[in-house]
Amino acid sequence: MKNIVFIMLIVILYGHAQNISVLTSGFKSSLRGLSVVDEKTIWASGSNGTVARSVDGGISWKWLTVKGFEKTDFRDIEAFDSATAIIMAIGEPALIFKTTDAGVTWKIVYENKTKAMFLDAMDFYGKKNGVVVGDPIQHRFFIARTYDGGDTWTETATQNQPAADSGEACFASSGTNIKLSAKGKIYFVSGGLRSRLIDESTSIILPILQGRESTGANSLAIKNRKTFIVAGGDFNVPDSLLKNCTVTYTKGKTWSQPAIAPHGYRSCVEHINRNNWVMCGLNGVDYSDDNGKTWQWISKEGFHVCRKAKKGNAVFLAGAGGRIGKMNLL
Ligand SMILES: *[C@@H]1O[C@H](CO)[C@@H](O)[C@H](O)[C@H]1NC(C)=O
Ligand SMILES: *[C@@H]1O[C@H](CO)[C@@H](O)[C@H](O)[C@H]1NC(C)=O
Ligand SMILES: *[C@@H]1O[C@H](CO)[C@@H](O)[C@H](O)[C@H]1NC(C)=O
Ligand SMILES: CC(=O)N[C@H]1CO[C@H](CO)[C@@H](O)[C@@H]1O
Repeated sequence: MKNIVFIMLIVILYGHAQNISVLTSGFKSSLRGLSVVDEKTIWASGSNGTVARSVDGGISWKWLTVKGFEKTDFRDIEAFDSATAIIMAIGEPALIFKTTDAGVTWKIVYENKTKAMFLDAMDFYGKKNGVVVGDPIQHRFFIARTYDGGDTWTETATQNQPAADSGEACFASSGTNIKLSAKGKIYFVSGGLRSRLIDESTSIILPILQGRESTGANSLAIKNRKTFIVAGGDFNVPDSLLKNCTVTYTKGKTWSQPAIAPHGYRSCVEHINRNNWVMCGLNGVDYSDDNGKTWQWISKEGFHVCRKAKKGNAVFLAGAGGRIGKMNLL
């Protein structure tokens, strides 16, 4: 008889551990807008008329206040390079500004004084095509588009605006609840009494917390044609473990809940690369390396928004009290 030696290969699976370092904090602004151009160029925006910009990967920051708009809350920003960016003010009046000189001067490129106006978020595909979504006015979501890099904006005609249910709106918590596809299609998520994934012709009720003003989907990230992750919950209950995240691998036909869910209300979700995703909220940051099935609570530092660089894989985060962080791959 032969002795058979079984050689066991022990495969040690390294979880890709991540951590977050806080780069700066203390500035009197709640930051909810963040746009990362590349490893070096990062822009953020927030309350008290604030825009922050770094061109050295977050080592140093220039803080600026948009003159004449010192009290305005800039809930979203889209940056294209170290000189060019667009910022969005939610309402009364709703305003969109553009700078091409690194924030020295800002030009108003869109203004709407309609009383109930409340802009939530913008998204761009490439440097020219962009969209902005706003809360419903007379039961229709406000949508405007740009085809020239934000220099001019055209409102979607009322009859073509998606209809809203009663008590349904959008959250302006991280500027990430709308996505524009290469083909110009839009997808956005809503919250409140109703929480849905909406495009221009269809909608799906999301299996995410809803039914109160503070509940619903806050953010949408799209990996490819089929894989979407939605983050949300209840911002009044930041530690709630209830229905804060839902994942689809079938473009919304079916949804699944993570086996290990993110650890609280999450205002933002972002796809990094391959099966790697990040989420953040008031009680910290979660990371998934298995396409959203399990989430690790990698930091208890609260952030409103997390964004990956348009070029490269750098991930930055921004939040209350001028806090800006960077995710480190360990
Ligand atoms: C993150 O990990 C690096 C490398 O291990 C370490 O030097 C750093 O102190 C960690 N930062 C935090 C905030 O844990
Ligand atoms: C805005 O600035 C004022 C005055 O400096 C400060 O009291 C307030 O806390 C700031 N707001 C935020 C959200 O930081
Ligand atoms: C502002 O928004 C309202 C509501 O969508 C729309 O009716 C109006 O045409 C918009 N434009 C201006 C300049 O008021
Ligand atoms: C933090 C969190 O969401 N936890 C919950 C998220 O939702 C799922 C599904 O409802 C719960 O199982 C988690 O406990």
